[in-house]
Formats: sequence, C-alpha cells, structure tokens
Amino acid sequence: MLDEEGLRQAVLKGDRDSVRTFVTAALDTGVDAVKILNAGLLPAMDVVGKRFGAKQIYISEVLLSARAMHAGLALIRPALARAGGGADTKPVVVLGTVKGDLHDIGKNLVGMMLEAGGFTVVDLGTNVSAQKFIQAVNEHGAQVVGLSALLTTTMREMRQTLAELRRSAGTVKAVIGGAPVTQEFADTIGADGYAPDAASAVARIKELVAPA
Ligand code: B1M
Repeated sequence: MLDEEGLRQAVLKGDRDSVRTFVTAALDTGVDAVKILNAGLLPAMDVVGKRFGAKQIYISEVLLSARAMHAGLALIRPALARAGGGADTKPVVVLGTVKGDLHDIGKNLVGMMLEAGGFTVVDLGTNVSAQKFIQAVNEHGAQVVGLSALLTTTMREMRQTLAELRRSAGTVKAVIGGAPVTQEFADTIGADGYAPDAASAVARIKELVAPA
C-alpha cells in the first residue's frame, strides 16, 4: 500500500528517513514504482517548486526536499529499470544538464523513465560541456543525446552544444527539455525533439529511434 499523503509530506519536510520508510513499505507491498513516482515524489517536488517560486520557502529547504526525493528515487530505480525489460541491445541515450547549469532533478527523472522505457542511459551529470557530450556520444555509439537546462541563461549553452554536436557527432538525434525550454526554442536551434516532461521525453525518443 502507498501512503501517498505521508510520502508527499515527508518530501515537503525534507525528511529523508521517512521518505525511505514510505517508499520501502510501498515496494514491499507490491506498489508499482511508476505510481510511487507519479503519486508521491513528483507532486511533492512540484509543490516545493511552487513554494520556492512564491518565496514561501528558502533554498536550503528546497535542497532538503530534493535530497529526500533523491533518497526515494534511489529506492525505486531498480524497479523502474526492470520495467524497461531485458533486451540485449538497447538503444543508447547520452543524457546531461548543459554547462553552467547544476539542476538535475528533472534530468534524473528523464533518465529513470528512459531506463524504464527500455533504453541504456549514459548519464553525464550536470554542468556538462559540449566536448563531453561529443566524446560520450562517440564512445557509446549513442543514437540520441538528451540535453536538459533549467535556467534561461543556460538555454544559450544548448544552442552552442547542439551546433558542436552537429559538427562532431555524426547523425545523433538531439532532444531537449527543462522548465524554460519550449518547442519553439527547439525548432529555432534545430533540435530533433522537445519534451515538456519525462514521460513525453520517452515517447519522443522512442519515435526518433523507431525504424523508418
Ligand atoms: Co534553481 N532555479 N537555481 N535551484 N530551482 C529554478 C529553475 C528557478 C525557476 C527558480 C525561480 O527563480 N523561481 C530559477 C531559474 C530562473 C530562470 O533562469 N528563468 C532558478 C535559479 C535562478 C537558480 C540559481 C541561479 C539561484 C541562485 O543561486 N541565485 C541557482 C543556479 C545554479 C546553477 O545551476 N548554476 C539555482 C540553484 C538551485 C538549487 C541547487 C538550490 C536547486 C537544484 C537542486 C538540484 O537540481 N539538484 C534548485 C531548484 C530545486 C530549483 C527549483 C525550485 C525546482 C527545480 C526542479 O527540480 N523542479 C526551480 C523552480 C521551479 O521549477 N519552480 C528552480 C522539479 C523537476 C521535476 O522539474 O526540472 O522542470 P524540472 O524537470 C521536468 C521538465 O522540465 C522536464 O522533465 C522533468 C520531469 O517532468 N525535463 C526534461 C527536464 N529536463 C528534461 C530533458 C528532456 C526532456 C524533458 O530531454 C532531454
């Protein structure tokens, strides 16, 4: 059974131990990992974001909530990955938050949902330079590269990274996302895809790797 309200409150309070307790109890009783994500962890982080935007809480509180959420994500990650199936050769997606940007909660969700959707994800973390993206795409033979940005300032870095990928990383498809990013921006910089959330990122990337 999932105590949705209890889990949400634990994330809001930044109570890492309680988050682990609620998530473990839910997993032990057979609750689907995607439900734990969508009914507990994600809505709580959404509230945190809104409260921060409305200046009702401080960054320190945001960080505590983010840390608590990560503790829950770590527990559901194996179940999400198992849901992705065990195909021998999964398509590879290189994922990262662009240079200058340290936000990774949304990017991590995209990564987990991709694993759950049957992809191999090479997560380069945050503050990733164009060179690192290019190196990883070539090294892992990735079909898709996913760029995340949460700051209007680092959206510019996306444009630059994409231009360098086009020059040095062959035919890799690029998908972009993050709160300030729009379809219009994706079209402007010539990205192959844009997704407003983790679930649609998986859907868009599946379309891009599907045989023509
Ligand atoms: Co920062 N921050 N932050 N922050 N932060 C925002 C983004 C901001 C909107 C807050 C505000 O002012 N209201 C604002 C940006 C303003 C702007 O540029 N327009 C902001 C700012 C200004 C800053 C700093 C500059 C603050 C400062 O130091 N003065 C600083 C920048 C540091 C840096 O990056 N260089 C900073 C720092 C931080 C923390 C470190 C404290 C922390 C990040 C912790 C972490 O990520 N590990 C933080 C947080 C948590 C936030 C908010 C509150 C929440 C972001 C979040 O995690 N949302 C945010 C305010 C808000 O969003 N209301 C804010 C939850 C997450 C699930 O959503 O990331 O949007 P999101 O991901 C979604 C989609 O966007 C999409 O799917 C995800 C899941 O559905 N998506 C993709 C994301 N990536 C994708 C990639 C895809 C496809 C979809 O394809 C590859």
